[in-house]
Amino acid sequence: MAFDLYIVTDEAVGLGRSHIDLARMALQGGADVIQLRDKKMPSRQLYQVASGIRALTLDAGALFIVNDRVDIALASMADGVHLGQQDLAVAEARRIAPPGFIIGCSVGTPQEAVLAETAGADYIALSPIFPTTSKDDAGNGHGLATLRSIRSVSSLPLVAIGGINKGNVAPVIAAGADGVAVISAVLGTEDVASAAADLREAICMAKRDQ
Ligand code: TZP
Ligand code: MG
Repeated sequence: MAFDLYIVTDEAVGLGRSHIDLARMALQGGADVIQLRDKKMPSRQLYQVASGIRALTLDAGALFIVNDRVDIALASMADGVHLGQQDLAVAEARRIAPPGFIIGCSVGTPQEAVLAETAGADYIALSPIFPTTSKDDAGNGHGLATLRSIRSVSSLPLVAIGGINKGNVAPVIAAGADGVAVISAVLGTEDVASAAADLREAICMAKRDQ
């Protein structure tokens, strides 16, 4: 499972483009993971969008994760679901998930990281690492020190999200992230594929320097 460049779709940030178009362009730029995130779209429409992104990610050999919605993830044959601290608990999702289904969990502290791992999460995401305008209730960034302390208590794949771009990604990787999840640094640009490729290159360079 490669989580290096993890793109979270957001039509509010995507300069008028749809989830499917954003995902297609991000995959052209080398995204390893696409997460479909839409908290307002009716379920029936969300399922259609999920099915479209499922097909694109299969063609590209990338992972497909659905935010919040275990039902939509299962129905669209996604690779997995991403759950926050207020969503269905990891242990309950694991109980209804088929073998191999990926469950990711947002954490903000080492304690939450340990709990997520014990409950059966496959990866964890420190959310948010830096301040962000893409999530209303994100709060302040937890920072690199928190990332290091989570790294020290968990060996799960660790993704950092929130305010990351190609200019600040190197210290995030150096602090122990296996990958970075972004919205605006890639989807908020005219040329999504180039922005994705540039960020992926910055991640690869930071990993080579380790
Ligand atoms: N969860 C934590 S921060 C965030 C989400 C969905 C938004 C990240 O967006 P950006 O634009 O990459 O800061
Ligand atoms: Mg959630």
